[in-house]
Amino acid sequence: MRLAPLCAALTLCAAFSAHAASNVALLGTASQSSYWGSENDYTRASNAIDGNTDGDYYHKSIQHTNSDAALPAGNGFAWWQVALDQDYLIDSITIWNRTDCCTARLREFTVSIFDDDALVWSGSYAEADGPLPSTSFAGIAAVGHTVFVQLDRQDYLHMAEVQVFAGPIPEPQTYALMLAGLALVGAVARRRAA
Ligand SMILES: [Ca+2]
Repeated sequence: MRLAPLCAALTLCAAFSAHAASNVALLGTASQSSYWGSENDYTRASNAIDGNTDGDYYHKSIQHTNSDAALPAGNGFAWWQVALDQDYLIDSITIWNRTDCCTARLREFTVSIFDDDALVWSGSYAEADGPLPSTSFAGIAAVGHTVFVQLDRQDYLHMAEVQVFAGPIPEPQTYALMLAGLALVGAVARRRAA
């Protein structure tokens, strides 16, 4: 039977497919405008990229800023961002709200994608109440390095998780490598079949 080579080929395809739309925020570095009280297990920026969408403040998986007004740096209202480990072709972004209280604080906000310092995409959430439990921005198709979330008004910013579904930037070398891998699997399959 040629089951093993077939599985190898399928695994390769599955791995490539998964990589093409995985949550790359998990590999990034998060920061935010301020911390409510102090930077601790209940407030830290990295809680929004810890892989856990649990929105209960007491479960220590949400980030939490102050109710920022006008910061000295001129960035204005409360913000959070993740610097990705490299440039990616970003497909969609899903933002998970805090759920144990105060869901309306996450309303009227803007999500932006930057490549270096250039704004390459932005989307707005303008509902009167916050998403429960999450909201998604789909069909983005922008290449960027930083995902930036900022309230459009003065309030506390707290999110349970920010997921950035993205893949590698398509390059000729990428496809060449994938085709070479498939050719190798094909060669192994042919040898085993012979
Ligand atoms: Ca989390």
